[in-house]
Amino acid sequence: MHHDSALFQPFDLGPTRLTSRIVMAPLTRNRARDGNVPSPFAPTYYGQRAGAGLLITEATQVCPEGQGYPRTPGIHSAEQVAGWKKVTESVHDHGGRIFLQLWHVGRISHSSLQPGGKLPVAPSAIRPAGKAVTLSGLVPFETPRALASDELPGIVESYRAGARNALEAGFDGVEVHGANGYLLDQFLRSSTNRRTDQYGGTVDRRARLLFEVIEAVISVWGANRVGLRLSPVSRFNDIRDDDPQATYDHVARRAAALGLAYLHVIEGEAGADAALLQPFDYGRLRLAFAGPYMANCGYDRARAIAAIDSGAADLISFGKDFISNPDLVERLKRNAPLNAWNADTFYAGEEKGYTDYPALATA
Ligand code: 8OZ
Repeated sequence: MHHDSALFQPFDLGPTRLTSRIVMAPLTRNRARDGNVPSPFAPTYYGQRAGAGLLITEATQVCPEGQGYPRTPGIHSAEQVAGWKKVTESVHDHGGRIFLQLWHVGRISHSSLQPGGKLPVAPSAIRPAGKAVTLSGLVPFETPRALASDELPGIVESYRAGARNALEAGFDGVEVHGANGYLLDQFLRSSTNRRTDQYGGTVDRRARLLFEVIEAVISVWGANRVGLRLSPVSRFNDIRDDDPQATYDHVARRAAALGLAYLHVIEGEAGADAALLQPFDYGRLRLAFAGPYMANCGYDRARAIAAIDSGAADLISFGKDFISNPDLVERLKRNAPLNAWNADTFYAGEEKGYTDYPALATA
C-alpha cells in the first residue's frame, strides 16, 4: 500500500539525482577522534545508510571556536578532510549522495572546549539558560564574548574554508546550519542579538551574517549545491524570536533570490508539545522560498507520504529512525516494522548503537 507514493520516486535536487525523497537528517553522534577527526567507523555508519535519497552529515564545525560539544568532527584540518574523504567514498560506493553540514555553535559552548580556554563567542554577551556539555560533564553556560564588527569577516572566511574543504573531501554539496540556536541563528533571532552595528536591529541586519556566509559558500559550490536549515520556532538552546513569521519569511525570500538547492525546515521542536510553541505557517514559508522544501520534525511514514503526495513538501528528512534503521528507505517502501532506537548511545560511544543496528533479513 502506498509504495507507489512519489516519496519513493527519484528527485532531481539541482544537479544531484536522488533515488528517493527520503533524506537522512543531520545527527550529532559525538564519536570523533582526537583532533576532531571523523570516527574510523563513520564510513561504515554512513555507508550503511546510503539507501537514503540524500544523507546530511552530523553538524561539523568550520573552525575550532565553532565547537560546542565533546568529540564533534571538524572540517578545518587536513586530517579531518582525509577522514571525511573515507566517508564520501563509502557513501558513493554504495550509490548514495551526501552533503556536509557546516556549523559554528557560537555561545552554545564552554571555555574548556575553546582554543586557549577563551570564552565562547556570540552576537551579544547574553548567557544561555542551561548547561554546556563539557569533557567533565554538564556545567552552567558562561556569558559569551560579543564578536566585534571587524571579526565577522573572519567568521565568513571560516565557512568559506570549510566549504572548500568539503569540496576537497568529495561531498555532493553542503548544508548551512542556520537552526537550533547556534551562531547564525543567534544573529538571526531577536532574543540573542542586541547589536547596534550593521548586523543587528532590523530583520535585514540580523540576517546579514547568515547571507554573507551563504554567499561565501555559494562562491565555492554554486547555489544549487547549497542547502539551508532553519528552525523558526524551536526553543532549543534558549532562543526565541519576537516575530518568527516575519523573520523567516524574509530569510526564505532572500534564499529564493539566490536559488539555493533546498530549504530544510524543522517544523517545531524535537520532543516538544506543538501547543507550547509560537504559531507558524510553514506553507507561507515554502511559498516565499519557492524551491525544494525539505520538511522535518516527527514525520512517520503516513505523514511523509501525505506531505509529499499533497505537495506540501518535496523532501522529508528522518532523524532518529535513521539511527536505528540503516535500511529505512527499504522498510518504509515495504511498510516493514522499524527497529527501536536506544537514546543511551546517541551522543557517545563507539560501534554500539552506531554501526550495529540490523537491516531487514535479505530473503
Ligand atoms: C543534539 C545534541 C548536540 C547537538 C542540533 C547539532 O540540534 C545539534 C545537536 C543536537 O542541530
